[in-house]
Amino acid sequence: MWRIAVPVTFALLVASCGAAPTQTAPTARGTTPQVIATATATATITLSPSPTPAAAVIEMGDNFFDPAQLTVKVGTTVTWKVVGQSTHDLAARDGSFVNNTMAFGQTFSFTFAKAGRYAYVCTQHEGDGMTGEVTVIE
Ligand SMILES: [Cu+2]
Repeated sequence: MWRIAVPVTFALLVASCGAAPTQTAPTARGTTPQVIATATATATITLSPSPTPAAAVIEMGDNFFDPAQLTVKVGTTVTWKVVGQSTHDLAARDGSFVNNTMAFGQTFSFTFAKAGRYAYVCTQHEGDGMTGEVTVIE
């Protein structure tokens, strides 16, 4: 009488990770040989942190920010870009960042290192409603 036990634990995605399955040689015991084969392999896949820093763009039209409300994570670099024909500028209400007048195609970037809410305006067109806010979360 043959009794074959073949417990196999096998993870997919293991083909190239180099973990060699183990296999015990068959042992004969009297008239009841047993063949026990075990293959145990584990694969650990670690995703490395994204090498690309987070970034976002806010367009500066005539006379509005698009998007006017933006939520980003700490460490994100936000770039404002003038897409309108008028000149525009930026000033955070808390003074976190400020830039001079920019013309079409010019940009200004700021990296948000701390969580919080950063309201800002275009000082030339604040009266026309050209205001925005970046919310920075952990
Ligand atoms: Cu403006």
